[in-house]
Amino acid sequence: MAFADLGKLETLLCSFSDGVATIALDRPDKLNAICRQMHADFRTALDALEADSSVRCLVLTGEGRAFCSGQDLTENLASEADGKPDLGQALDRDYNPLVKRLTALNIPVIASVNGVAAGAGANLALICDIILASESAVFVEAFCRISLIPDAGGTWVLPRLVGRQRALAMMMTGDAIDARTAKDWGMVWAVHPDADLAAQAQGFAAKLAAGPTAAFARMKQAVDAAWDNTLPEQLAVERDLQAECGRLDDFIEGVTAFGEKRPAKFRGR
Ligand code: T3D
Repeated sequence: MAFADLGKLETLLCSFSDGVATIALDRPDKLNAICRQMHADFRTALDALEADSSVRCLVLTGEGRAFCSGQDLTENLASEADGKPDLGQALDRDYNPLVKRLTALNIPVIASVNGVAAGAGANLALICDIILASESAVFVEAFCRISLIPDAGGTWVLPRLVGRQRALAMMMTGDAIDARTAKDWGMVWAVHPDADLAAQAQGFAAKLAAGPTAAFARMKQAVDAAWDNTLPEQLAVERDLQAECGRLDDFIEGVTAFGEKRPAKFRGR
């Protein structure tokens, strides 16, 4: 099924225009808390998205006043005979595959954080490639309030975005970090007035969707590889991926457009 045909799932709203797929978490009464059905709906949405080459950018956002309040705390609590749940199982089954799939997408992935992003909801936003936030958005590593460690990739991504000290302070205090501070700290690319965020995010995403998608995929590959590489290793990665870029139709188009003094018309391949 094409992504554009998905429409409303039980807990997600999927829409498509101008090459941009948008997935909006849709449990506004629970501040878009993530439940098992939402994980199932994510699997459906990502199956369609990964198979649909017309999708050239993904926007993740929330319906209502929140982005996402993290794991639905009314689930998972009494799943074992002794009343103590195996949270590792929930991560293996649901969160880890979701984070791996989102971070492996070969298109730009934008988080449009329209309100509170707490717990796994904060980390779901932070593992996206580029994060836009509304002025009223806040990021809360709420896990410490219930004696958990951050999951959904939080311990990996947060220190990389803001450094070890700020990451640990956020994790240990559970303090809400407002959008302006998040931008100052490098967690967020841009902050927009609440009323403008959705339109700004769609415009930004549409611009990326009209970009050199195949080169973007290789940019992500190169940047991700860099975390573990020495400089000489990374130079070799750049050589190999640039060699591939040089054979893309969009490279020819980019150079031709430059010579003809007109905007390039990239087709993403
Ligand atoms: O179980 C596992 O698998 C472990 C995995 C854990 C991963 C995690 O994500 S742990 C972190 C889980 N999230 C939280 O601890 C955050 C919980 N929520 C809050 O602290 C607050 O709701 C917020 C700071 C996000 C927002 O506060 P506020 O005052 O704006 O809203 P509220 O009144 O607290 O919430 C509105 C409604 O949403 C309320 O329902 P009601 O009373 O109107 O019927 C509230 O219960 C519900 N809600 C908010 N967050 C969750 C939730 N319901 C279930 N799960 C939630 N996470």
